[in-house]
Amino acid sequence: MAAAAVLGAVVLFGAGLTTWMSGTFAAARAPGAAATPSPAATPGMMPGSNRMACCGMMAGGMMSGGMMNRSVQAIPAEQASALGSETPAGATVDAVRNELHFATTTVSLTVLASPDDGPDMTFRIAGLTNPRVIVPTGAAITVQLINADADTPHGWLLSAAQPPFGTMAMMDAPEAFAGSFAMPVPRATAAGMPAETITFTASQEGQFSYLCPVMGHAAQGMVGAFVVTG
Ligand SMILES: [Cu+2]
Repeated sequence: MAAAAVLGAVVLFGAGLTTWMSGTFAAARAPGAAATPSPAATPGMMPGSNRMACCGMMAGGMMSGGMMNRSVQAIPAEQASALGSETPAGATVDAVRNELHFATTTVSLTVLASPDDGPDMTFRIAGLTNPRVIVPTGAAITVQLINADADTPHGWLLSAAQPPFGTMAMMDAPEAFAGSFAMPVPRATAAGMPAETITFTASQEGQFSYLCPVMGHAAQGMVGAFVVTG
């Protein structure tokens, strides 16, 4: 009984990984390219070293980021749009400097990935595009990632790595704090915009980056600065 349960969990885990990777590689194809993945884009054809590094990192992310206990919700488009423009509690918006400054130790952010009415392949937070987010050290952070893009999955990752990021940004950008990684959520549909909420503590002062871990997306503009101040 126990063995069967474990086997079932492994199968489910494997299926989730395959689905995630398929989404990643499908999303990475060039605009206008055929929808059928090329043989080189299938996980099985990846060079061994990359494949190991890639999957090990993703498995780690799943464990701490919540693949095993994640709950993806669907947010109505209108509500998502309002959340993406709202100034979070305790925050000051500086549109000129494109900054969002928190003085509070509780920080709640809604992040819209690639909304239709904004620049493609960017994040919208508090009505700004890829703003610099500034929080105090020790802040308890909640990030609600909403995928407003009907074309491709998007995720959100906070890392100490700095831009520029290459195509495989996820390989060079480990999560900065335990839990500071939202696995890519599916594309938006008429049923709603998939959303996931993560929480972490900004326990260390420093300069960080938030980015989309899906292959090629950070390089295309899904990246911003995140500063934890003393
Ligand atoms: Cu993305």
